[in-house]
Amino acid sequence: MTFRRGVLIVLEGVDRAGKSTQCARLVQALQQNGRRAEIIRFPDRTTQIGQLISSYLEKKSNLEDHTVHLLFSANRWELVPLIREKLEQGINLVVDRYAFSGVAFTSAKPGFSLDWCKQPDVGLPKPDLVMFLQLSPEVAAQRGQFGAERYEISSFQQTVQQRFEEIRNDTSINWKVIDASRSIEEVHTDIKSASEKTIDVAQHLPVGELWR
Ligand code: ADP
Ligand code: FDM
Ligand code: MG
Repeated sequence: MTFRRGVLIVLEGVDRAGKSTQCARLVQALQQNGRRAEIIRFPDRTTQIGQLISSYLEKKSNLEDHTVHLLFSANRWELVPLIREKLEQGINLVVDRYAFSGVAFTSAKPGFSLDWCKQPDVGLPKPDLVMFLQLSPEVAAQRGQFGAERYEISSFQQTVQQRFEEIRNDTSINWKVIDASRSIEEVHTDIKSASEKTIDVAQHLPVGELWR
């Protein structure tokens, strides 16, 4: 039997689009189909760097904007050895936010170009598939109020949404836009089918390098 690596599948999207719900649902479905699958989320708030980020997001501490951008990136890089190990073991990884959130959120701040924001993440393991869960701000609002975290402000989120649109023009990435306004099960069916197709193809290919 030829060896098959795990694939790297990322879910991105605006706040309350259903990323966390769908990541959990996808891992469960892949496992039920007899595949190995695990979830990873960014920021990973459990590491030392993740705790600095978490405290910043909770507004318990302040960090300079470039600094926090680099911490979000460092939080991905510190997980790279683990990510590579799991993929080599044949474990499919479902990732709740990745470098695309990093670029969208920081470049929504004044004075940050997309290009500058991308640089620290150049060379990360490249996702085999990035699904963007698309939801209008009106429908997102019906899914509950914003919490109290730093970026949960509707004007800022609108700019983030625009940045995501610009980032999605990048044809080096295997994007799939998912209509996230449907029921959890309908959205899941699409996500599962796109993921299964990606696994069939990408498990035979080497892991790429992001933005390089
Ligand atoms: P995200 O991680 O993108 O912020 P969540 O998965 O946490 O989003 O979902 C935000 C809220 O919306 C949760 O209360 C969740 O139960 C609900 N939700 C998720 N998907 C749907 C859906 N397709 N339809 C209605 N509500 C949803
Ligand atoms: N976020 C997330 C960033 O600003 N940069 C990043 O690189 C990443 C991965 O952190 F506001 C922001 C996006 C969001 C917050 O929220 C994390 P969740 O609810 O834990 O996904
Ligand atoms: Mg979430």
